[in-house]
Amino acid sequence: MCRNAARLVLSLALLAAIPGGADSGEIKQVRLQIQNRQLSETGETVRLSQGDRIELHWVSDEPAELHLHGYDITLKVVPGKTGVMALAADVPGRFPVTAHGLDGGHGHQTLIYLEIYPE
Ligand SMILES: [Cu+2]
Repeated sequence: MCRNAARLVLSLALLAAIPGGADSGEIKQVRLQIQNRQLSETGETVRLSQGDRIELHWVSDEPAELHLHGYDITLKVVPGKTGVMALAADVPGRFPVTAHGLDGGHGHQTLIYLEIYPE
């Protein structure tokens, strides 16, 4: 009984790890780099479909707090470390990710937009 349960859990874990179609649980990863207080590729818009799961992997050459508006997720980044912002894109819309404090003060600067399209 316990053995079967363990096998089922393992099978589910393997299924979740296999990338594929929209329903497979695949996580999209986007790498973003902040340099000299701006995104190294400017004007970036990340387009997603409702229900997608995504991870934004951030590196920055100075400390900042990143803020995904709407979803209200914040992430502190420090130089030399990759910071990960993970979300399930369940709510459609256009949401900015801003950087707080990149100017060493109270700046509030838009880095990218997430555009989440309804299914
Ligand atoms: Cu903000």
